[in-house]
Amino acid sequence: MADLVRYEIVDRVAIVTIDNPPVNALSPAVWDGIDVAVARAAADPNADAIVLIGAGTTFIAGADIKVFDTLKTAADSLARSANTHALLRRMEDASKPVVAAIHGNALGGGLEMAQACHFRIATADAKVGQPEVLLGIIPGAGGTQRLPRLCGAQLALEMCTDGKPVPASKAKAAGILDEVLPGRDPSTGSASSRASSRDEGVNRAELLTAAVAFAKSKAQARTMRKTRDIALSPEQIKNGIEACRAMRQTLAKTAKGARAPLAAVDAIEEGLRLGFADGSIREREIFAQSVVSTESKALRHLFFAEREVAKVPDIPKETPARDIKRAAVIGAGTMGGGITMTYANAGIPVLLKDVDDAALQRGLATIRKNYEITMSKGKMTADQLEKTLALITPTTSYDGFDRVDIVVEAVFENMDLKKQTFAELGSVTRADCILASNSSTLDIDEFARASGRPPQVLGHHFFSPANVMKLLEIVRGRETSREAIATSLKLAKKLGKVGVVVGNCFGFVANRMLAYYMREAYLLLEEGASVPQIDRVLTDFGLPVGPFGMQDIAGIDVGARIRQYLKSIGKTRAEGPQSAIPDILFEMGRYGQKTGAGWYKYDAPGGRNRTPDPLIEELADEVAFKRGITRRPIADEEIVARIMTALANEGARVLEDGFATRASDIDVVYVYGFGFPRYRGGPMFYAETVGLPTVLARVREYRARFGDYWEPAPLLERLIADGRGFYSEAVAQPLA
Ligand code: 3H9
Repeated sequence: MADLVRYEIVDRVAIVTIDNPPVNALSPAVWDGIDVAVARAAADPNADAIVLIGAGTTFIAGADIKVFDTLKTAADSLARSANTHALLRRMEDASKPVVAAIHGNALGGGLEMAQACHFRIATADAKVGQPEVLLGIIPGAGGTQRLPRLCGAQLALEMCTDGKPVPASKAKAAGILDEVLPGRDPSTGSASSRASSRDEGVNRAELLTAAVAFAKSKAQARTMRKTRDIALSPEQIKNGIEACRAMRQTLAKTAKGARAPLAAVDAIEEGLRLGFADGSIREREIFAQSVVSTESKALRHLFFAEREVAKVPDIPKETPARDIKRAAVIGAGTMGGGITMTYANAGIPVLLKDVDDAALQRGLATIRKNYEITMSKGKMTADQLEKTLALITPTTSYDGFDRVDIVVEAVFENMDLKKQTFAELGSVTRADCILASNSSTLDIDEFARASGRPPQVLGHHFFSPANVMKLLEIVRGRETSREAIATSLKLAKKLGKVGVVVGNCFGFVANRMLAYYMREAYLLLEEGASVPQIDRVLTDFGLPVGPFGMQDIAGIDVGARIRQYLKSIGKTRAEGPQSAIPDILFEMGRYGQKTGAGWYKYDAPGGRNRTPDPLIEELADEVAFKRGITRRPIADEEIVARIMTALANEGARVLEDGFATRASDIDVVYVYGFGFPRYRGGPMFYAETVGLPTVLARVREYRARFGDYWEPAPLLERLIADGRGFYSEAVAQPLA
């Protein structure tokens, strides 16, 4: 047995310690090690019982996700699942009581292993869950069969379909755990008399002592309970099947195209109908199909992409990252208000500055209203609301700016105004204060020069609504210090955001690519597709909102003003033809939802109920006529293909120009910035699933049909020629 699984005897109890840092993932060697250790303990005359415990800070976070990449066919996956089923059955059949001692997390295969133990004991702050669905698979080691027997079908359905872990207290009440040690329960904040904020080492040591005593008592009483033998009454089965039906109905509305949650319901229902043995066979088959699905590959890709994104090649882990204790935001408009809320939500006191009291009061009223909506949904108490608001100090002056660690500038998207703001900030803040701009497009280096402190200046580009959307583009200027980047990455975590370091090009990564996405949508409209059709096709694809609906929310004026600025400096956002329609709408004062009309008509200014507007079709006819285009019916497939090809082709340029470190960073940007469907893995991953040669063939076809503005990204051509893909190692690079 390798060191991954250790065996020792303590007080006539065999302690099997899983030691596979950092999260004790179940690699094949760990599964085997546990199997061997349990068999050894069963035969060991010095052991009366067996305790399974994790080394370090956790029990077991599940199967080793990387191993799934080696399962190339459903048959491979079936064999893997069958092995684990057999192994857990052997453990359940052990002649001595087996106790799972859980601290940290028991997730996925970790919880399934615990379910196959005879008893489960946990620390108060432990969590248990079946998050497989978030990886596009279902529990494949008996979880869909044993969990309903422990806690009933309803909770099992919830856990296997939403993937959220449940706290130890809830798991105990539901029957998943047999005993929970006294201590602080982070889910409720409540603590028992023995509770204290103990470090994990002490916590684990206490758990081990308690587990040994518990195991001995079970050995003495000769009690062992096999989960698979827990009988379900006809009533429980009937209610369980009804719960499956109800869950399918819910998922029809919430799953948004993901198939794994429904597959998990199927496996649970099969177990209820067929019993444990045949239900287990069905679980294995469904697991095997899910693990080789594109959905699962995409979600596994994102799992690692989200963790990779924090690793910036030339910023080692040891780079000092400061703790941000006080912040200031300039501009109490929509973005500034959302950013202020983000800081307050993280418990960081924040100064909110605007030019006059009226602007401040408007901003504060919106912030309060947003919190009141949160409170009305039961997600915040009145006390929490007041405490959070008390962290926000409105001001019209720079008083107190010498005490803050960071300032986020969120004034209008105007170069002169922003430069003036940075010049002022350079003199009113401490020399080590980070100066961040929320600009969505403009050149960070110009702000840096204006501030007189370039190493401290960078972009913090939040996405609207800033207090909700999880993406933070951290824009690296020419002279931004490594410390400022490391601090921003650490801060992003504290703010509950996913920080992605991007280069300083026009629009950075998200909006630079978006310009190509939008241009294709406009051109499709001119060629004959309608606004509602294009929006519907993209929401069917899995996006939360189509391009036109999104622009009506963001404001048509925002893009128009950017185009005006670019024109003033002799540039355009995307090369090639630009549709005239967005500027016509801007000149008509149709800015979108806020003015009651944009690409759609709304019930009122600020209203959300929209109807298609025949005026848009008239404009499209006119503009198409002027460009000599005969409008034609356009198939849904062409809309998806053209818009996604535009995104991937520009993504390849972003990568090649060195403005994103890796293709997977671009995927993370699109998933968290625009709600790109997770189960498609992001725009670059999606292109890989279509096939890069197909993507290139499309670019060439569109070039022949629509003009030279379609130009293959050189990187795309090179990768195909070399037989490589976006995720080949050498494609990752330091930012330009
Ligand atoms: C399963 O169990 C299937 C079974 O039903 C059936 C089998 C037949 N595997 O997230 P962190 C790595 S499916 C491999 O930053 P945290 C992670 O990549 C599995 N690697 O830490 C990272 O690596 P690096 C079901 C894993 O403290 C490092 O560990 N289980 C795995 O913020 C630290 O991770 C899950 O879906 C893994 N299972 O969060 C749970 N887990 O340092 C997945 C982590 O190189 N894991 N890594 O970047 C998690 O949710 C979080 O990692 C956890 C810790 C909450 C545990």
